[in-house]
Amino acid sequence: MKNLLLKTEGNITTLTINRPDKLNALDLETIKELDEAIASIEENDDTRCVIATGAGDKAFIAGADIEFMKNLNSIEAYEFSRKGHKILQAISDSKKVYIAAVNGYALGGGFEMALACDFIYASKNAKFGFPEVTLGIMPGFGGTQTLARITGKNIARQLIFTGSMIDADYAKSVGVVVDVKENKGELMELAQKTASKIANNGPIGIAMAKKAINNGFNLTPDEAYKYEGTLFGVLFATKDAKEGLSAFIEKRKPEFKNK
Ligand code: CO8
Repeated sequence: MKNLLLKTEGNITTLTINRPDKLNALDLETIKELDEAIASIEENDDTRCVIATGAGDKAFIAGADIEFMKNLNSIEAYEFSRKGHKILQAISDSKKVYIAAVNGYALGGGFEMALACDFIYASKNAKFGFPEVTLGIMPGFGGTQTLARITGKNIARQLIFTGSMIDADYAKSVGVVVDVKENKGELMELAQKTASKIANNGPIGIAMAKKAINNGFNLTPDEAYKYEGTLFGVLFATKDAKEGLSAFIEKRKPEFKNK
């Protein structure tokens, strides 16, 4: 792949957007590669957790590639946005857990990509924002939906309508970021540590919990509890549930097999 780096160690895959000279901006080729990479990660039973990050010290992703976007007609822009949505959905429907490790700018489509992940860690120099309206356009990779669901509509409207950037500490204070580290080294260390913890837990239990959180969110409480109950019930047909429950009783470490 030209614009992505994929590295799998044990049960953890690191997915790095690698166009540092363009602040990792997403052009069509990078979007296509992301689509393929996410599909191949999904099929890799060894990977249980993915760390998404950007190459270099300046950016996670500084948005969609403006040079590429400036020549799009309406149909092409619609298709570009829908390709982006497909990636978002592949991440939120994924059985794997995606952690966004944001170092530097996460703007426009880059902020949206981070928001599509299961949670975000950031370094002190991270900057988040939706500058689309300063370009005469609007967020088109899910941002109008995902940000409002985390911060509530007021903060989403303020950020999207002003196009201003927020820093890592503010992003943490409004729930966008889960934790902030001093520099990229500490950020990646935290992401790795969290990923190993996740990778040691029951993968099917995690996949079902992710479904319950993501798909249950827009259901009524009654429907959502029933959905959770159904997924909880399904888990008891898995070998991993028997293994995890028995291991506790037998005072040993469980060995989950993803079965
Ligand atoms: N697209 C293309 N090139 C970019 C982008 C971008 N988004 N961001 C930075 N670059 C390039 C610059 O043009 C420059 O290239 P060159 O050296 O060849 O001139 C290089 O990266 C370095 O950038 P700067 O020199 O500008 O670096 P600074 O440190 O001075 O500034 C900033 C950093 C503030 C991040 C600045 O680069 C900037 O404002 N970038 C644009 C940010 C932006 O507006 N992003 C939103 C784009 S719109 C969007 O994402 C919509 C998504 C909707 C659909 C997506 C579907 C997938």
